[in-house]
Amino acid sequence: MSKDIKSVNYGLEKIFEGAQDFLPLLGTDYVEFYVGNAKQAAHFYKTAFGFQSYAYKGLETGSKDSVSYVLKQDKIKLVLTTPLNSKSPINDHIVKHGDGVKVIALWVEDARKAYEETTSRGAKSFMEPAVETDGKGEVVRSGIYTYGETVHMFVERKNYKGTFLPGFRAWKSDYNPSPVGLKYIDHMVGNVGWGQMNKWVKWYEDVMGFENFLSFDDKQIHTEYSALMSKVMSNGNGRIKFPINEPAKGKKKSQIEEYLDFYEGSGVQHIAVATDDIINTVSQLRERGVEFLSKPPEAYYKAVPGRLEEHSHQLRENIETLKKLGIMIDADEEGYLLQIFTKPVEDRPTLFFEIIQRMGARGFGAGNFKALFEAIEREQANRGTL
Ligand code: TYF
Ligand code: FE
Repeated sequence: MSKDIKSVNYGLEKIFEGAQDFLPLLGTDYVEFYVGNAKQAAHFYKTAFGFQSYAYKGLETGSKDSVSYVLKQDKIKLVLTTPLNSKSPINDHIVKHGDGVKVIALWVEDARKAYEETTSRGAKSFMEPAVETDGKGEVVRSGIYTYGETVHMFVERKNYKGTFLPGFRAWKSDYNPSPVGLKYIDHMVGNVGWGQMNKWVKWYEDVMGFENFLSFDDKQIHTEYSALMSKVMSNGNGRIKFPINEPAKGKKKSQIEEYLDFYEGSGVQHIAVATDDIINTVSQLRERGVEFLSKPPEAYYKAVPGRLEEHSHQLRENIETLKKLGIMIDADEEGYLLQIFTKPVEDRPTLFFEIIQRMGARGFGAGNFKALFEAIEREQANRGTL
């Protein structure tokens, strides 16, 4: 399977050759979840995933309609937001989708320009540029809709010295479980409806100036039972990567279809977070009760040395340790990567997390797709949704 990958030309070097990037992105700023009970969700992300208390807004800070907890681990900021009454439009999102990602916020130099460049190319507005201030400097934010009801906010925080955003106060807690080594968001994947992948690929190209840097069709991504297609979109500097999945016809129900049924539409399927010590990170996550997909079978680990070919001797980690933890391994021409996937983190089979350690590889683990999708199908079979 690494053979498929060897023929891939990532082509990132060619991106914007000579051309101006009309939407320069500095990185992911934050990810906001709309949830039914932010207080309990915050406890979960601290206890289980090692996030640290960072910022808060709610009744005590004059926020009358919603509460938000902001959690941090290295560069990653998660915002957990819940409505305080039935009038808040956040309720409609939760009723329809369950807990899930509402906002993927992108850090920019100029939020007004980002809004103008994208809306003039056809993006639907979510929020016009607005200056927010609280005496500790200014933040400018604007926002556009992407797939489903998901939003990209543009965040410009030139001189802001406060904690997180105006309206928030620092959140000091007496309960501070240690971090588990999660560093930054590597990629965030969207699931879109039947036949919509190419529409959203074109949207990221036209509206955001992204490039399609890797593609997997249903001939590459399938098991005996189900199939999907995936195209990875990347911005010019490669810091932001958004794969887009759509279901494909198979003998049984694709995991993407299951997601779309339960999320009741397009939305964020998984958030991949990077670590530089996946063995330590996953050991801690398992001890703290994070549930991962079932481990690949013995035959998967037996096949690893042959599958990795010349990358096999680069592998610094002990295969037995990886096997014990259920971590998967793949390689491409530039190196290898280690990855593992959690079960969905809500009762609906929707959003899940990926933990990834890149050792040079820039791919997405295509050599693991079969083992991964078979593990997902075992879960689907348990749920009666395959
Ligand atoms: O982001 C990726 O492409 C990999 C693999 O439904 C993947 O993490 C692809 C599709 C999917 C689950 C994982
Ligand atoms: Fe992924």
